[in-house]
Amino acid sequence: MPQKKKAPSSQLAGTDTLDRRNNSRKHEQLDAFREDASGEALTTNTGVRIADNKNSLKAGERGPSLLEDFIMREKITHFDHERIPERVVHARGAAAHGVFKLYEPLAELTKAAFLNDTQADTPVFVRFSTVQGPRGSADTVRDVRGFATKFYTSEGNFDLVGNNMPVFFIQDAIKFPDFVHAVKPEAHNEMPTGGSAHDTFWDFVSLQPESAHMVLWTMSDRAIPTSFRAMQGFGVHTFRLINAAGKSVFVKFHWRPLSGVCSLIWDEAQKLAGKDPDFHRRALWEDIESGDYPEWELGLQVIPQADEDKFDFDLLDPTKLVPEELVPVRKVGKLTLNRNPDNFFAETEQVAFHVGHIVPGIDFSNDPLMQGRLFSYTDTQLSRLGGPNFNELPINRPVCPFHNNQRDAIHRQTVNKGRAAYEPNSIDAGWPKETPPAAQGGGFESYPEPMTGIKLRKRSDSFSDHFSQATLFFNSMSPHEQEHIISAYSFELSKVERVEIRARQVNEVLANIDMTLAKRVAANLGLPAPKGPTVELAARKLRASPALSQANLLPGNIKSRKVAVLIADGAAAADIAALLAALKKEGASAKLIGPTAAPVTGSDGKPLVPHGSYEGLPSIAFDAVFVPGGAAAAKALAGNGAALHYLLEAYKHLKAIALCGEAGELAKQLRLEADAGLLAGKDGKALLAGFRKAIGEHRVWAREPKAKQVPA
Ligand code: HDD
Repeated sequence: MPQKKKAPSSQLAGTDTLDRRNNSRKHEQLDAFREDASGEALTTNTGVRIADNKNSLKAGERGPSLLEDFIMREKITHFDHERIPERVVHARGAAAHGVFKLYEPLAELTKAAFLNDTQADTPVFVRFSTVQGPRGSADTVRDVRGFATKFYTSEGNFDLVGNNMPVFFIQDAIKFPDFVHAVKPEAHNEMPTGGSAHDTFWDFVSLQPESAHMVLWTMSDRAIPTSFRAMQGFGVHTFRLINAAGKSVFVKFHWRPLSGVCSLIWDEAQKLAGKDPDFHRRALWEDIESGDYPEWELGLQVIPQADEDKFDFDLLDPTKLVPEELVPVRKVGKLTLNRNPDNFFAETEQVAFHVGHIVPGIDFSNDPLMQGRLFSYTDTQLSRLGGPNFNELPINRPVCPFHNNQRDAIHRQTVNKGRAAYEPNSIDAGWPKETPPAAQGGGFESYPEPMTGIKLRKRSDSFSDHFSQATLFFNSMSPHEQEHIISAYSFELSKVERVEIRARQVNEVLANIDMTLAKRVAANLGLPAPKGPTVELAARKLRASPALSQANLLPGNIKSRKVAVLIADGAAAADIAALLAALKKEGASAKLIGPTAAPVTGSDGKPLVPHGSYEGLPSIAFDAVFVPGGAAAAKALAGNGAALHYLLEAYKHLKAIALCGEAGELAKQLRLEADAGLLAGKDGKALLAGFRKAIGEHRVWAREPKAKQVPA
């Protein structure tokens, strides 16, 4: 219920100055709850104005505090209870508001209003997360990323609670607590924080071969994205869509980032976890504040009901994806994140997603993982948010009307009028009343799927092939992606203390995915080479799926890329000006990085004010490094260890580096050979075209073998 009406958000400071016409419906509702204390008196919660907020009430200046000090008691009591339990998984997250816009009506597929109205601006709230770590853990750990979207539609909230990987570790929800207990920090010493490189995780997954495909995804570059905006999202399960005539199709939901799909290098990810644990949430925040809004396209893979059995896997098995070469992804709309939350706790922490939040025209499938989730998400909010009224929290409220006979419970905010909280009733004329199912705007109706069967606990035989798609994924990777996967397994398993667990994963899982992978990992662990696969797989129709490789998912532009410009006294002002103009044209940006935060003097005698220092804003926070010319500046950099390390690190992480004019000498000093991404010697303007091309390719993969020799 609205409590306080303050100035409309468009008149408030900070983020409120941004353009938000697109999501006004949710924000009009939230405005009623927003609190702006500027110009207001400090009061107690009951509205009493406070005269002294610095001293407690005492018996004498040096005497004990008095129990009657209701002002201090209220303040400390509230503080003592500020924390709520963090999410049992996906505790670490960041979120933003945005809008979803449909490209074309999808009436042939679904009656859902928000998927039929191209004029509607459907407000959304999206929360990204890691899975394993607690609320305060680092953003860049190797982990799955949650990608949960709440659509506030005219027919109720639809939550698409997905991940940045299209498959999952287990097939049946009854295994979820086991899986989570295995991956979480170990029970005896609560280590490690944020990652899966430990005994209990590998013990579980090596005994549970259905995890093979998903673990392969988490050992791939997908588990260390450069940013949230560079991730795909997937609904994972097969859902149903139902049109106005009652016809149903199966569907897989996809989010396609317009920034392309890009990842960190593992060394970068580890360093960032220490140097900037907020790396991903900071980028999301800053991009939105600067008006560089992250965007995704919603994609659908539509599978006619008649084709349900045409695949060599079961559509209900969440450890399988539907290759895009078999069913193409149809792009149906665009999501734009265009507003940061006003308050992290009220919005990002209290938002409650639930796979069971669907609207007419969308329905569940019998995927046993999904079925279990339908129970878990409401249940968890009861302990996390304290009771069944969490839907009344501002961030969770639908933007359409909502009325029913549910009453009371802790922290109830709605003041329900009327006497009859039951149905049927005659006292309140029968209100609120049911809506009969109807094509549009009607009451929710489950898809009338015929059901028969005996009650049993059994996994369908159609769920028993655990390796074919893992092999498909490995085959589909580019050579450098395969190398990263081999390194990731070798790194993770080297942290496992028990040799028998390492060997089990290599011999009983990896050997069934790919023998080269298994042998290379075995060699890195000092284990005997596995003899061969332990299970026989049926021949598969598809050997590789190019759509799975990130090498094929670059955006083709350099929008949103960030360049570090290393400056020192005498830096060539013309080089800097040329770079900034070129980046601006393409929606990319640059930051000046100096020896300290103090201004330096450019070659034109004007001050250059750094955004940060070589140590404070390291190369790992940028996509590329640019060093302007100027003899004095080049000399200063040549004698500065932090600057030299900056360049070595950028080189090691395969980034584009431009060393203009005299700065070209730095390459010689560091013995770095010119390549497609290391451009040296000419003035800034002459280097720009090559520099832009290298940034667009994200990394100089050909440099990788050489970069391994670099001590940075
Ligand atoms: Fe889950 C949170 C995604 C399986 C039980 N899950 C949670 C979040 C995401 C996912 C993105 C964070 C939502 C947020 O930002 O608040 N979960 C998935 C995906 C799964 C999946 C893509 C498989 C396809 N989850 C899954 C199963 C269960 C749960 C099988 C339980 C049987 N998940 C939960 C939970 C959480 C949760 C315990 C923790 C906090 C919350 O729900 O609100 O209920």
